[in-house]
Amino acid sequence: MGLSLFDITGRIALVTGSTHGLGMAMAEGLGKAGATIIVNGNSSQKKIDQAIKYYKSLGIKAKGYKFDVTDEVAVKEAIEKIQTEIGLIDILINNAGIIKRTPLEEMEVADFREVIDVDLVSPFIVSKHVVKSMINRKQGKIINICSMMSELGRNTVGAYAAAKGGLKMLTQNMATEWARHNIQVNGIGPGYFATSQTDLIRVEGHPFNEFILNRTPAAKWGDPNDLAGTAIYLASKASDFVNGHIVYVDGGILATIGKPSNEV
Ligand code: GCO
Repeated sequence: MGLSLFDITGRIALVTGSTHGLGMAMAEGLGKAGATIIVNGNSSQKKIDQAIKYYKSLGIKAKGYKFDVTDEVAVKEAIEKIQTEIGLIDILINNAGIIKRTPLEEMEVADFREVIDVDLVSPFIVSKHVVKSMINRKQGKIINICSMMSELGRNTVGAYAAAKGGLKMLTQNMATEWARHNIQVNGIGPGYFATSQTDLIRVEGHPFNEFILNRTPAAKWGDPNDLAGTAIYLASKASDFVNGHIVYVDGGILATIGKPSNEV
């Protein structure tokens, strides 16, 4: 068996929000492991084209589709187009997400709803339309990108925590309903990573940057490439009997209550 357990050559992987950040890093990992990557974004065709150029520069087979993951009509049309032009989707990574950092008492309801819509409802929408062919084929892999906020709260990210906490339970329920069809649904919970989403709170000397470096046993921000191995594992035969689990790639944050800032 050996490395063939992790071989996903020829598999078709849709990664939502894969024009940058963690989505791109995970898609790159799957692509280097042999999968054909379906790149998704909704901001601009230019960003999708730039991402495709990057993937292809690495020798990865990739094609881009611009659609809004919160719009069920657009998602249904895109999935049908992908299946016609490329083939049936074997691996789905629900990665697209947003965050709004506002104290709950100040947060507009519309902003709260938008975070829930993108981070929680869209994984349901995309999975609902991808899973149909997986059920028919009795095979599939769905990976929902959760968060430390699937387990812990933090000031100003209440909407995001509600969404990511819900996504953890949605992952468990998808696993409950679809495991009988040989579809493995799991999640990845990234700790704190160096991406555009954390640019503002990662500045040297910023209190939050100091907090994370002290709170993380590995004493560093994660590199997006640290997620590729877990993505390949959950997308391959190596995880065929793993269902409903969130694998935290967090440098040890969830393992500890932390230490006083003056302790080495
Ligand atoms: C924040 C961060 C986190 C990380 C990640 C942690 O404001 O606390 O943006 O939400 O992005 O989700 O798992």
